[in-house]
Amino acid sequence: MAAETQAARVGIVCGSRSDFPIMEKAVEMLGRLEVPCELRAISAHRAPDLLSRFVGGADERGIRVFIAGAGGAAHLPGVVAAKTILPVIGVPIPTQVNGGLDSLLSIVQMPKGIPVATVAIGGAENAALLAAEILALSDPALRARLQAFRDAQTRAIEEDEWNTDLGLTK
Ligand code: RP5
Repeated sequence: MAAETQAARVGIVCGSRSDFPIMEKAVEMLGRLEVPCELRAISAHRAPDLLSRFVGGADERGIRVFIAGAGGAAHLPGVVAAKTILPVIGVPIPTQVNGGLDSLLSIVQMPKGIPVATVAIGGAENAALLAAEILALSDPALRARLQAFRDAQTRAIEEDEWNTDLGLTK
């Protein structure tokens, strides 16, 4: 059963259910920011036609940004990007090859004409934050939630007991 809401704005797709432990971090972050999303596992090489239909119908379903994760010869984000003009954020999945260097290079080295915005290996939280920032361009309430997230993150460091003795907290 896919993690889904009625009106997903971010489409999260990965190559295999084995990618879920990483991609669920994006679902969790988007949940914190109250951004509806859906998570699917649709392999670009095992089910290319289904992937094409999934991406092709996304705009109509309300999707505005894709997050696409894959490991190894990770062509899925590039294939998604080839099928839509919605922004695509790629998440390289860690593998046995230098911790996922194969995935990173496969996703980040997109030839010109079809961009994929690539985050760090396993960087699904940042993919979610970037997706939320894109949506926030036309959603002031989400912009405010993102700012609150940033502020809380900063406050947690300023108020960390290991830093308070610096006497620099505002
Ligand atoms: C890729 O192959 C997937 O994105 C996954 O990272 C990797 C391994 O897939 P499984 O063999 O676990 O299904 O397509």
